[in-house]
Amino acid sequence: MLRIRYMILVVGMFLWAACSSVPDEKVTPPVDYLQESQADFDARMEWWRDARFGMFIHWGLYAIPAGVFEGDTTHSIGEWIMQTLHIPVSEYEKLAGEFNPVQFDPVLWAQTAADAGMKYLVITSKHHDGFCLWDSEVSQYDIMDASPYKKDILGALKKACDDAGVKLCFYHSIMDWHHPQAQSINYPDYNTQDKMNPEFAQYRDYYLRPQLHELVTKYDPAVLWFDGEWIPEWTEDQGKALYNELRNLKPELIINNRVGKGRQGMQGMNKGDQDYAGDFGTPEQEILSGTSEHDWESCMTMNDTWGFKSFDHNWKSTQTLINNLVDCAAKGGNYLLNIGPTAEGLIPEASVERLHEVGKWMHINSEAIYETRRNGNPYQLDETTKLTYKKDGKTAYVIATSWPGTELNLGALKPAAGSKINLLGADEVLTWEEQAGEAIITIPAALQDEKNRPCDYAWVFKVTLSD
Ligand code: FHN
Repeated sequence: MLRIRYMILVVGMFLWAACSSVPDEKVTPPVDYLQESQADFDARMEWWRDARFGMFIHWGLYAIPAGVFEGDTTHSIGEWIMQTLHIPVSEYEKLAGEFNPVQFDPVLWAQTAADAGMKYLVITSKHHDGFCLWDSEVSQYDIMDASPYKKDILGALKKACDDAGVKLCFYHSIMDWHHPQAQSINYPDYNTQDKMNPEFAQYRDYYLRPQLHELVTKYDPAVLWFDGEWIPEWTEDQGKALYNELRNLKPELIINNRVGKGRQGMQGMNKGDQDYAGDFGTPEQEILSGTSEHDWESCMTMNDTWGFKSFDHNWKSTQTLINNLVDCAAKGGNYLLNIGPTAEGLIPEASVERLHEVGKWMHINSEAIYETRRNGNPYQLDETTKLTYKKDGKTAYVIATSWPGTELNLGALKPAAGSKINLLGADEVLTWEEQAGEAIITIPAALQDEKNRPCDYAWVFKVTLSD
């Protein structure tokens, strides 16, 4: 029944599009944002670069099976269960009728992100399974029409994020395992171009694009985080066209590099053979080994799955999470840390605990993360001593991810003569002196007792640099 009503909708969309495609001479010519000036690009990216830290949320029907479907267990990432367990669309879509997250608390989610020090939140508006977390006008496969929950999840989260000062952003999958015209007939071999789905353009023009217009106009997201671009039906030209279309809809919108085909797999940065669409690279489950002249954001899970799996208890330690955040910031990138809420709408307790610990650390040390830029300076003294710099280049933050002991050698870093060096969160005045051309900080004996230290996990020494 759902499919019949859906096909009626598609036909209706086709007629609407045919009627509405009459050119309107009053329409202002679109801007080609692919030719955007560096100054305009930098201005648009400024808040995102300042933010450094965001929350990723993978949430949808896959949280119901949570890794196990009709007795079969997937040992892959939870949100891929429909594919990894070969669940037919007709069976998987029945999960929509069970999706009733009565414990979903958008205010708690937004505040949890804010308290952790996360400046933006990227939630799956639609993942590969095609289920939509808002009331889409071009689909019945959404929270309003197909689930008993019947509330606008994205609308509630938008208000909560606005109130909490967290920018709401959307992850949206180009690949769609539910829409009948979106099926990539090459699956699982995505690399062959010989058998392309001739109906894909219908999905793109009368479903994918209209839904993106809905999301941008209804919820005003700060970032669109595309994914699922690897299907052969999707091309760089389509990515460039979609990038421009969305930027014309919202000029200040930021869009990742998975809108096009430039990404070099999980390494996430664009190939260097041409200018690809998208504003930032997307390393996945890894951090760049060095730095890049391009913007980038490393997205990572907290355990081993993006979507909730009831039996994935392989949680990263808080130390690892803070090390990752510091490493990303020092290298000039952002850190997008994932949570996978349960079908009931709860953030797993192990995630809450870690986010609380990260938030305590950020409460004392966030100035070493926010509004920092590399500006070509070295990003580390050694593997456990990373460096960030304020935008004016006058202040450096020496971030020790293991306790340095009784002294800290600043190596190539040159403090301004007579300048004060302090440990963020501590009142002790630190003394330093030059020895053989290098500044050595003496760390007071009192701080050798970890009970006297301002925080756990990593310690930030603020240094005023010589001109
Ligand atoms: O296939 C997706 C996966 O489910 C998850 O969304 C990650 C997170 O970015 N992206 C793709 C895998 O590269």
